[in-house]
Amino acid sequence: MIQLYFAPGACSFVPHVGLEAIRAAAGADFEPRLVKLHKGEQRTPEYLAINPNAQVPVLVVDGKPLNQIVAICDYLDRRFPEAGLLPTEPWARAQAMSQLAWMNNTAHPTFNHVFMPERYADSDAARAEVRARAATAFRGQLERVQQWCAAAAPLWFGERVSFHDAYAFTLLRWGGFAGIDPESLPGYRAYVERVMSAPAVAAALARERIKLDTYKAA
Ligand SMILES: N[C@@H](CCC(=O)N[C@@H](CS)C(=O)NCC(=O)O)C(=O)O
Repeated sequence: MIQLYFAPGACSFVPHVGLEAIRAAAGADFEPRLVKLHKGEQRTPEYLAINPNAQVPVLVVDGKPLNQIVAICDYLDRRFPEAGLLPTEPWARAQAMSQLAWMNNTAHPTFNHVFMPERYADSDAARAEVRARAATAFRGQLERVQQWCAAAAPLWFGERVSFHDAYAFTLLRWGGFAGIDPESLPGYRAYVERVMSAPAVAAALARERIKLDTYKAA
């Protein structure tokens, strides 16, 4: 039995899409478990027992928890190779893991500084500065993703949807919260439209009740 602890719109969307793709390709089911981050459910003793980092996602496999997106994606791909989620040729796979790690350990923490500046500075002025610097850096990082997805034909690794497609969607959606209009990244925006119409992505979007609608013009 596989369970995924997730929160709508969070980075847990990445394994969520992978699990929907696995369900379609391999017939393996999973149980989605909603975590209400805004209510602090990630900090309850029960949740900390499965993830002491107080974060989503957590994948629980036969009662055993696994956290960290990169590790979860690697596990899911090796366990369900029939879903074709990641390249198998060693160099192509290493490049794929390099991109996934960068999204997770570089672009993602930059966004945290935009979304939660109170975790990084005390005064209102310092928080505004942290947020502004991070929003500028995040824009540059989205431009790098746009360069990568220019090669996507039609999706990151071809016809089959992957974790990278889901992370690319998530980062562009978060861009709206950083004041970045997706229309200002037209290649990225067009690619994300394709991603959103992939059945596994559409299923995860529907469960999380999210869209690419976070940008509000000032
Ligand atoms: N490196 C971690 C990042 C996880 C993470 O940042 N999760 C966020 C949601 S996108 C979270 O649960 N935040 C809750 C909080 O900070 O209170 C991973 O790969 O799992």
